[in-house]
Amino acid sequence: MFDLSMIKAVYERFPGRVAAARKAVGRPLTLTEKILYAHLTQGDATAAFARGKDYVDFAPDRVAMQDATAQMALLQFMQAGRAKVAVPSTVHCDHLIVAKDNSKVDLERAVNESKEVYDFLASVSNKYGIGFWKPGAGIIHQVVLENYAFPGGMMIGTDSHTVNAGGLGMIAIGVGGADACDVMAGLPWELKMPKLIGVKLTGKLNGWTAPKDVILKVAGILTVKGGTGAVVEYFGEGAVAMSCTGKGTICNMGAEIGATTSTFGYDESMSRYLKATGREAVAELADGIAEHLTADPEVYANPEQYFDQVIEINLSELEPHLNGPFTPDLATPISKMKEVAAANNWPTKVEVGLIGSCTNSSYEDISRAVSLAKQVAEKGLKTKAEFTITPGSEQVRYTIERDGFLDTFAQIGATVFANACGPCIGMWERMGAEKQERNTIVHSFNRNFAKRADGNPNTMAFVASPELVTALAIAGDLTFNPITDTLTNEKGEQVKLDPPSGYELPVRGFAVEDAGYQAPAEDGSGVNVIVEPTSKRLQLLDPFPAWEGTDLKGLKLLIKAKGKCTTDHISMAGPWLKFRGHLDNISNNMLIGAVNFFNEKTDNIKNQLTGEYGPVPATQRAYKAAGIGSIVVGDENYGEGSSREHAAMEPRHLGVRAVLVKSFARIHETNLKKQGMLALTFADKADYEKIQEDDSIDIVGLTEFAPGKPLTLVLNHADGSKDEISVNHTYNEQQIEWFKAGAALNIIRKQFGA
Ligand code: MIC
Ligand code: SF4
Repeated sequence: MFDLSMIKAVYERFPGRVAAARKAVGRPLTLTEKILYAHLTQGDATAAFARGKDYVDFAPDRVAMQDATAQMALLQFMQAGRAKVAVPSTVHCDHLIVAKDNSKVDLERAVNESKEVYDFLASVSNKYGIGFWKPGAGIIHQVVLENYAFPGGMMIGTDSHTVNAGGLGMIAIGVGGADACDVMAGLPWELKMPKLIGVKLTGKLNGWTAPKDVILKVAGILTVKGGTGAVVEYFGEGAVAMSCTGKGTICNMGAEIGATTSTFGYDESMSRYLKATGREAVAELADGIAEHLTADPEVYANPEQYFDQVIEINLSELEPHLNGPFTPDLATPISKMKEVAAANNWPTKVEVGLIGSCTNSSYEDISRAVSLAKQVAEKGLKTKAEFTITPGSEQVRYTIERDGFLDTFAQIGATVFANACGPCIGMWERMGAEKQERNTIVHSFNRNFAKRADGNPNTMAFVASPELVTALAIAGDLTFNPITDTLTNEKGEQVKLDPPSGYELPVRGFAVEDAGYQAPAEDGSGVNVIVEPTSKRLQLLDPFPAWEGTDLKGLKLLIKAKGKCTTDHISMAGPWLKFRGHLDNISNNMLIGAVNFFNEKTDNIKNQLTGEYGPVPATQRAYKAAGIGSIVVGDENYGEGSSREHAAMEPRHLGVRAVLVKSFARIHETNLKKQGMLALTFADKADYEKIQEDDSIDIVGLTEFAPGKPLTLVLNHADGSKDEISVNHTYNEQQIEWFKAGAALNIIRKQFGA
């Protein structure tokens, strides 16, 4: 499955490219810089790029897509006029499976319900030379780690947690589908040269502390936007001592701090993992250039000189953490939870513990969780909360079943869901969720935005390691500290849980019967891709119209969003996932989760044409019907979270012209640019206050739209007064062309004569 000849080619040029980069930059290099400079489209570096400033063209080695985003990525690719993808690419069917009964029933239901979409993805993959992973094969990031990731490689993926592959020493970056489309079409991929954050891990993990706690701690330090525009590079004795999959967990949640990606230098743990997953040949190749697959020695000896920011964490002292609710950066060490929960009046009864997901379903994770589940019977306990497992891949599921782990979990009443995203992305038909009761769940996933898991705004989700989730599910209590506290068993005795223990890799090796992979046809030219015009789930794309060549006058304020506005608020997942291949239908969820600044309600805004209040999508459709453009205003880190470009395409499709915010999350900002939208930021954040509910807004300066040159916004208030404010943007020459053409794809289409 993995492409050894591609990896060989990357490694053959790696040392030469690193040497050229070292010369161009004029100093020792971090690992991040080595990988980035080794993947320049231009070949050898001739000059250094300024971090946080220069846009750089890269040539990634691979593309990975998951089903919920692949539909839009491939609908765009179909317009690009190419016969085959230019780099190895894969599609993974993982997001559309509802977790309800158990893996078998749930998978069968999904395969029926989403047949049209799966058939579409399978046939497009077959036609264009893309590897296809069937529903049930596993979650994209776990499957990529097991099969495709390789030290020193560069990959992009249409999912923000693509960064998971940093655990195997890659630079792997989450992007929107339009970016994937470019790379599959053989075009360069552009990224602003990232800044560098170094995290030095000293000491050693022990007892109840897991790799997850490292990133939970880092999230607490850096917050959800602290990593924006930066790559996080982990190093130190604590990093080397950790398993490869543990490193994957840490990199995975780098998405939650907004980091471009995270990575670790090549070491023994990676070599062991490659060998255990059938890639001895890759390990051997990597061993051959090992010195290039980590930073130059000077860097880790003196990190302050080479990184923009350095954080040090002593793993020997690190405590298990619980992050949440509602945001992944609200970090509470377990020893403080009693106080903090009481102070915040969080419900302390744990209703459900959920382990697994792309973040935490390695063999090691599951074996450590199982060591706790075993103690339930041994110590005469009873598990107080519901408990569920979503394995990350069929290979992991098959192996943990063979090794008896699933039996042990069954004894504590666990439900095993399909190898898919399930509850993590709101594909969870949780009984009673519609009652919207205040309640607490703990999970080993990565995100915990409001409504994310079960659609209930009053569910408080706390993120933790699988070990801690298991312990808290057994105790049924959020404030239970397994390090110090005892539990009362069925006989009324006080018992303590022993710390978790497990295996980094299966002693008897991994096994699987059908991993779920379908290779594409050698020659796909005869393959037919069918999209029914009457389909509710798939819709061929019409090109977006080009810019009219003038300033934009009289735009209505659609919504001034207050506070957190993630991609889940802009284009909700859960039940809406089924429309990910149908732009018009999914547009009916546009911004329905965003809070209207003026009345603090969601999905309730003023229609300036009628003066009446109504849902956001309907109001925007009314403006569109009247031929009036609009503008969306937002707060900090707007578009945080997912890579879903629907969050940019929906407003574009419905006629929103600009999004003006205090700050953007990286992927979302790029997605907006790609789709021909104006992504603007307040030059003075205080101007956010000047935006009024009845404003008509003019965007001035577009005829001289140029890199680094602010634009002017005229706010025409209802009382006849005006405010003029300056707004910034980060468009470069190329991106301005995208805006003018109406979308980046309109340019590619011309290039390939489609
Ligand atoms: C997520 O974790 O939010 C998702 C669902 O995997 C998204 C992708 C999507 O919206 O399809 C992501 O993280 O990019
Ligand atoms: Fe799936 Fe959740 Fe991972 Fe996203 S974060 S890929 S939804 S398991």
